[in-house]
Amino acid sequence: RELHARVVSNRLRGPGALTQVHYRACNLCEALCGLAIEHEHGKIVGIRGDKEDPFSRGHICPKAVALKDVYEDPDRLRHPVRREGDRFVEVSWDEAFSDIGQRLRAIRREHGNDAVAFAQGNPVLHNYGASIYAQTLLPWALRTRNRFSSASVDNLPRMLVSRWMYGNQVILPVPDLDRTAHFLILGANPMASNGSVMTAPDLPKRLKALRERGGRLIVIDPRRTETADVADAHHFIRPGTDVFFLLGFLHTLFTEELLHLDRLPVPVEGLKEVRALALEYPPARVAPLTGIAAGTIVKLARDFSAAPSAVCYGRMGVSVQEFGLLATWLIDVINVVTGNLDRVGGPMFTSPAVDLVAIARRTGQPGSFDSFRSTVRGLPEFNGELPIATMAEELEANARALIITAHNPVLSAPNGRRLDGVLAKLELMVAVDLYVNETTRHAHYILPSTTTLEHDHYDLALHAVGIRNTARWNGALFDPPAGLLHDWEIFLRLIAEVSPLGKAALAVGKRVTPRTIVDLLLRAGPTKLTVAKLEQSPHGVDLGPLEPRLKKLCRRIELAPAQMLKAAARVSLSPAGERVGERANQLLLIGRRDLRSNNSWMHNSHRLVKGRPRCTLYMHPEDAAPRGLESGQVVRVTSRVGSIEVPIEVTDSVMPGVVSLPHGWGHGRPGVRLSVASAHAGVSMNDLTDENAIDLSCGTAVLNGIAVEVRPLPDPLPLREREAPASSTSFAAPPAR
Ligand SMILES: Nc1nc2c(c(=O)[nH]1)N[C@H]1C(S)=C(S)[C@@H](COP(=O)(O)OP(=O)(O)OC[C@H]3O[C@@H](n4cnc5c(=O)[nH]c(N)nc54)[C@H](O)[C@@H]3O)O[C@H]1N2
Ligand SMILES: Nc1nc2c(c(=O)[nH]1)N[C@H]1C(S)=C(S)[C@@H](COP(=O)(O)OP(=O)(O)OC[C@H]3O[C@@H](n4cnc5c(=O)[nH]c(N)nc54)[C@H](O)[C@@H]3O)O[C@H]1N2
Ligand code: SF4
Ligand SMILES: [Mo]
Repeated sequence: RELHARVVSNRLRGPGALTQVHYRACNLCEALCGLAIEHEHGKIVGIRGDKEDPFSRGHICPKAVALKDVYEDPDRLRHPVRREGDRFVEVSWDEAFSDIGQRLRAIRREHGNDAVAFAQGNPVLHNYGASIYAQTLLPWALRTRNRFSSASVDNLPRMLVSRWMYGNQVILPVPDLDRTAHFLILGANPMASNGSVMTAPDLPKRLKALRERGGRLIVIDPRRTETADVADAHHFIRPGTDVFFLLGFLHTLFTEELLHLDRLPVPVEGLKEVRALALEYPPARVAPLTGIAAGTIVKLARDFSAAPSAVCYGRMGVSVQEFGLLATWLIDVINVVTGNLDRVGGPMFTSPAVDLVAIARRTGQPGSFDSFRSTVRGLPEFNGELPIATMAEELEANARALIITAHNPVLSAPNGRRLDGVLAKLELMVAVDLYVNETTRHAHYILPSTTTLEHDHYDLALHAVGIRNTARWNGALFDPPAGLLHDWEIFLRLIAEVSPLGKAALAVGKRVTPRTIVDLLLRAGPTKLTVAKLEQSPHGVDLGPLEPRLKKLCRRIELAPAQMLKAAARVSLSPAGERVGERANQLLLIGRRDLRSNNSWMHNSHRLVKGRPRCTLYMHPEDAAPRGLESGQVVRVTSRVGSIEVPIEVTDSVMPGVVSLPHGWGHGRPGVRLSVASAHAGVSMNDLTDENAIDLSCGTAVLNGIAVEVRPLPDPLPLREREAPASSTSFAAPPAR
């Protein structure tokens, strides 16, 4: 309302104050909402949903408005800085690149390429210029085995399952949300996250429409989430046991002959093996493990199979757990054997204007896995990257320098405190980032890039997982402030410093911009669109609903990849009833996303953090009572790796035995330059998650179902003392600008 009033008052200011509107897609989460950004004389005066965007139809969430706060943020770095002792001082780009280049070359000469590590985080995915460089060209130039990213705390299992079942890691099934009759969600909370590997702006309205047309929405989650609140049914599941639930579900499908294989467009291999596996897990056997009654599992399977169309969908809740790869696989198995895959109303496949599958094929890149292993724990590589759970020890063992971009692993990786300590000891750390935060405070150089409103945007990744086929190009709203570089320009300069082709790379890169590259990719794609054509449609173009096309993508479905059967053998060995966290007094910690948070980096926007504190521990009354705990009380939460202090909220929205804490908080550390976020610091969930807890079959970190103890806090220490990490450097003076 506040915003609306301001927009109206601007209009009333009359023709002198000319309000212009710029249309573009929001790139903060995966929903791709269209924004109408009103601006006057270089100032943003309002951000609304773009009603003419055929995909998002005017929907936005509170984070979109905070794009203005990021753009204007006085804490945002606008010049390269170098750390000198405890301070950051401004340096010129030339000085920065030349010193960084010299030091990188010396380290590589003396200690080999692997001594320079590279890590990239979530926002790279949302910035096409950055991703072209950070995901392909820079790794090619660095030729290091010490690469890391957020994939191994995120969607790695999803991509691996696609690789093994359909032959390519970017053949990703997407729920046909607008047409399905039955939507079964495990471990995802789209009402807060706005969807993941399912680009669907305006999820609240779409889920409502699903139920209004008689469809059913069912949620399986250890917390009664915002999505569970709008569902037909919600069932609590004990964290980390989805694999058992899904096997029990499949058992019913097989024994009651509820399969519809005749509907599938391509042949299926491995049905016999999957059947044999499922038959070992009758619902009665898995029920006590999962906390879901056998009768409920049977009924859920029958209803799913009987529905005219159905999608089983799982995200973070199933991805980052001990058997996350298996659970992700079994979800697809259920969609396949019930004949829903690639069918209207089932999980379908996009035909995006930039055809990632074709590109992956042409470049011979269906994905890689286990082509080498980490040196300390022998964990498998994925896509040329090692699991982030092994980053601290691998850096310690093998790296002298780290280039890190759009990544805040001190808050987002398991046992972030350990990483915090390791980063402080690097010989050279170069961060390409907007802020001095928990991670970048350790950098020797921070090279700041433009924010999203200062560069053009095409979403290479997210159109490829849309619930409709769409395409959208938007130019920059503002010119970058003098001297600020785009992410890709920074990477280009870094490549020029480390590559023997150096100057030549720079010359080519300056002419072949990301825009040129996307234009070529669009022209090569199925729609033959061009950037110029898309510029004519600033609200984006709708290319229609998804259509069955699996036949064009793969010749057969590998239902029982050997790697999965091997991983499944490990499950049967884990004894019933003796699972993690079952010991007395322990609770199982799970995560939580809030509509007003965006992982770790948007808490410096006052409008997103004001109001009631969001970094709280949810606990069920049955667990709070015996511990003598009440809402608002500060408690100490302890895991194998660390402990934090946080206020609790007693609520029956979490399952008994389970506690929930959001991630991405913990900004009250010395040297962090986020004035608003530090005043609403919270604590980091990843001070509790355990880098030794991984899904052994693929290296993904376990972030849900962490065994913790919760105790009342006898006499709280002052905040500063509690949060100062013993192992990291401190920054006495704030860095200079
Ligand atoms: N507002 C907001 N939106 C975001 C983000 C954000 O930080 N804030 N982040 C973006 C990113 S990077 C991503 S990857 C997506 C993630 O998108 P989602 O996966 O939809 O988001 P989460 O809220 O993590 O949902 C995970 C759910 O799994 C449940 N869960 C935990 N453990 C288990 C378990 O063992 N079994 C089952 N069945 N459920 C479990 C949790 O209670 C939670 O409801 O969201 C994106 N959108
Ligand atoms: N316990 C727990 N941990 C989790 C999760 C969870 O559910 N539970 N979720 C995991 C998931 S799904 C993800 S994706 C990760 C996310 O974790 P990360 O990959 O670490 O990403 P962010 O926390 O979003 O940090 C983003 C960084 O990028 C910077 N940045 C923002 N925009 C730009 C830009 O345009 N260019 C550049 N160069 N920098 C930019 C920000 O300042 C910040 O430093 O967290 C993971 N960690
Ligand atoms: S839902 Fe996501 S894409 Fe839409 S406005 Fe919010 S942050 Fe942006
Ligand atoms: Mo993510």
